Parts: sequence; C-alpha cells; structure tokens
Amino acid sequence: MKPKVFLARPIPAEAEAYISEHCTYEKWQGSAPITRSELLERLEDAEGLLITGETINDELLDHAPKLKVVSNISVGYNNFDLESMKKRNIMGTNTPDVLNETVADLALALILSAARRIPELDKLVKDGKWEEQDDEPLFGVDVHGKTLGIIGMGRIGEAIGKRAKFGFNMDILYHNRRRKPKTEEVLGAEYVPLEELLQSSDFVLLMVPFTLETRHLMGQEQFALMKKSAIFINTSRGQTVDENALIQALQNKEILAAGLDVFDQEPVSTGNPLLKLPNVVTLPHIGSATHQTRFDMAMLAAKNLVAAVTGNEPQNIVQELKSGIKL
Ligand code: 8YV
Repeated sequence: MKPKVFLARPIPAEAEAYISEHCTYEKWQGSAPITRSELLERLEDAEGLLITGETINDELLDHAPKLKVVSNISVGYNNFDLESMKKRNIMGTNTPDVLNETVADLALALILSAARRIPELDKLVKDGKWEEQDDEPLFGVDVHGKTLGIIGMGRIGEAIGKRAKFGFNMDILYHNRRRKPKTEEVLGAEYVPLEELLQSSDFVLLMVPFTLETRHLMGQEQFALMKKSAIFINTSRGQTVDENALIQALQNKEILAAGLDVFDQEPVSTGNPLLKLPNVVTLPHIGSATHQTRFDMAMLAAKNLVAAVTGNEPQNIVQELKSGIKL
C-alpha cells in the first residue's frame, strides 16, 4: 500500500504528479491558506506532511500519530520545534541551495533600491512631482566601491558577496558562527567581530537563520554602532531584529535607510511605523519568489517527502534532526 501524505499548500502540477506516483495524498484545496484547526484535523492518517512555514510543535504532532516526516518548502526551518520532533523521531527536511542565487538577486535589489531611493522616486514620477528644479533632493548614495558587511555567511551570504564583490567592486566584511577560509580567499572577504562590522560597513546585511541565539541580534546597541550614513538590509527573518529599535534608529537618523524583505509580524500590520518612512524599502517576504525557484523548491520538497515515506534517505534532512533518525 502506498504511504499517505497531506499537502497543506498548493504546489505545481509536476510536483503533485511526482508525489502521486509514490503516495496516496490529500491536499488543501481552499482559496485561503489552511488555518491551524483545519490543518490539525487533516493529520490523523498522514505519514508525511508538506508545508511552508506552519509551526510544527507538540500540539500538531499530537494530532499526527503516524507522521514520519515534515517537508518544508523553504530553507529556513525556524517553524520546527526541533525538540518536539526529535523526541518523537520525526524527520524534518528543507529546501537549501536551489534558492541561493534568487535570494541573492533580491538582496542586491534591496541594496540598490534603498541606496538610490528607487521606490520613493518611482512614486514621485508617477505622482507627477518631477519638477524642473535642482535635482539634489533626489540624490542617493553610491553602492559601488563601498563596504558591505554580511552577518551570516552561509551559501546565500556567499552568493550576495559574489555579486557585491565582482559586480559592484565592494569590499566585503563578514561575521559568522565560524570562519570561512575559502570564502575569504574567493571574495577577499575579511572576518571581523560583529561590533567592527557594524562600525565599518556602509551596508549591513543580515542573512542569519532565526534561532534562539539570533533573536534580536540587531537591537538598539547594534544600530547605534552603525554609521549614520549606513543602510540596513534584512533578508533573513523579522525576529532577528528588534523592530522597535530599528524604527527608533531610522526616525532618529542614526542610520540612513533600510531595505526589508521580512518583518516581525507577517503580513506586516498596516499601522507599522516602518511603512510610513520614505527611507525604508519594504517587500512582502519574496526573497525566493520567482516562478523557477519556487518550482524548484516545491520539486525538492516533494522529493524529500517521498524519500522519507518510502524508507529512503531524503537529500535535505535538517542538521539538528540528522542523528537518531532511523530509516
Ligand atoms: C520561503 C524563505 O519560501 O526559504 C525560506 O526560508 O524565507 C522563503 O524562501 C518563504 O518563507 C515562503 O513564504
């Protein structure tokens, strides 16, 4: 008998077809995303679950007595309660690598947009406010030749560094859990303590996974260390930043601008002061959101799911859950 899985998100037809070859499956068909209670109701027989970002904790696992694997369609897996999964021997998989270049493209887009004020000036043109006058009020700051500080030099951080170094002739500083000698060689990147990175960078870019250690990694103290002319970019998770401290830093002109793909609360509330600041470029968490990359992520997640429920080793079991998994 084929194993039974539940797909909590719509996925491309090819990925669904692949799953159907190996599994019997049910899928969420609602037009809005599945709610928590609807999800909990669908898990009784599921051996595999395909999701994007839904919280996997004791509450959910109590409703899923047969579950073997949760396949996340994302590289970040801060939605996994790793302890709950570990104690029940539940496998967790993610979708690394296939999104590196796409997220790096977006990070550069945010750097350029914030530095050259692209959304603000686009609005000005469309609002008919391009007046015959001195254009100095429209000036931005240079990107090329400046210093980019990357906090979190994983594979996406490296892809960002490559663009910055070879496309924009930037100097790269980085801070990471461990040093990366190869990256230092290829990018001429310099490993520095966080404080030094904050003090010396023209652009500070956050690309760390969200964990207990990285929660509010950027707070009042850290923003205060940045140059007044510096721009802050966040393409990681909103919770890595103390958002009130960021708002204060921007309002008090302790930093020049920010480019944000992620927020503490998503979707961001319309009353969030960040949305009122002209020097903040905001995006709705779209780092990996191109047709091709989201397709590749869904295919990879489908393969991870099928491998796990058919007794094979999935390609992308998350690090913390690797030991102790019996296939
Ligand atoms: C997700 C992301 O796909 O992969 C990640 O960690 O942040 C994105 O690529 C996104 O969370 C989907 O909504």
